[in-house]
Amino acid sequence: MRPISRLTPRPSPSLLGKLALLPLLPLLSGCDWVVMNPSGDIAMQQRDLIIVATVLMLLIIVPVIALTLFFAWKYRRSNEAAKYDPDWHHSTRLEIVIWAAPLVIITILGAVTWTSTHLLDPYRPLDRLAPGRSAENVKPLKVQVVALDWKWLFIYPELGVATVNELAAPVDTPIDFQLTSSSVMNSFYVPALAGQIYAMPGMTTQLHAVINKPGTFDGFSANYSGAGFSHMRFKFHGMSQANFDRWAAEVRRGGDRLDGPRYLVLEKPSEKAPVQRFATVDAGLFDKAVNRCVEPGKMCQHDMMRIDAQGGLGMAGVYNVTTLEYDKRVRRGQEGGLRAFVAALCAPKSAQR
Ligand SMILES: [Cu+2]
Repeated sequence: MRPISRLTPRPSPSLLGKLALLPLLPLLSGCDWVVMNPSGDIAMQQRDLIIVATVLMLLIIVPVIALTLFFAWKYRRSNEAAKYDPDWHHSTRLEIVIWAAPLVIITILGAVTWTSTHLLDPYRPLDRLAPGRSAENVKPLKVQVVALDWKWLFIYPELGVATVNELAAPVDTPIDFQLTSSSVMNSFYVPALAGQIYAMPGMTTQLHAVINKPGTFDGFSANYSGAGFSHMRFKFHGMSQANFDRWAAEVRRGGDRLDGPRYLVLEKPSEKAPVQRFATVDAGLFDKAVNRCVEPGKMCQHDMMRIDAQGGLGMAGVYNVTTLEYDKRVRRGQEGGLRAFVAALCAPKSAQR
């Protein structure tokens, strides 16, 4: 029998050398790995977690791969000097290494993951702006985010302004995001700032983060949401407090007003939406967007829930639920089809509590 190696062509050493260099190729592209080089404290801590977890796992992976190659080479057929021991069956020393090393690593990895899962919980208000800098006496900036088809609406409830596809925040100020969506699920992601967080219709999610360096950063949806998804991008501007105040004043000087009817136009599907600024916003618009009742006369979700909690409206209530479905324009009679049965309901003050 001929040895198998003679039958298969052996790759030349120069080709092997080139293949070994392949993993280094991304480094040559000069691309900025924003996740590994973020500008916000939360994203920085998440980066550190990626590094710690990867290094801990490499502590096992590298020796295992190296030893596999070493054993294959040492006990190769042609090496007559290697010890041949077919009856070998136990080594206490080896058992200790095999069990203890992963146990130690998994314990450390578990502790690190458990603590950072809680410390980096997006719903948890920040307790620091940067290492060694407390967030205790810094008032957070509230931003309400609505993922529309296919653009991002940002409402600043304290400033009374809103923007589309443009987000700004002062550096070293905690940002308190509240997020929802108008139709399908999206994921709000500014890699330089923090990890992604889902935006879902009919409910809110939260994200607390801080930007530490001034600059312009990319933001986008990280969850496929339909035809215009690829262009659901925006710029996030980290600014000094003075520049942010100037930016807010500039937005306020514009004439546009974001009220219910304007929102209903805005939420209609459109692609590659340009930046838009609104000098005033109706208070409570975000709440209505969450409760899916921006249309006048449409029952809000929380009212419907309250009615259901008190026994419901029987068969009549079924028609209200149909207006919440995704093909809502048809269901609401805007494009033919069903009309709501109970459009609004008066409730005594006591029931509203
Ligand atoms: Cu899932």
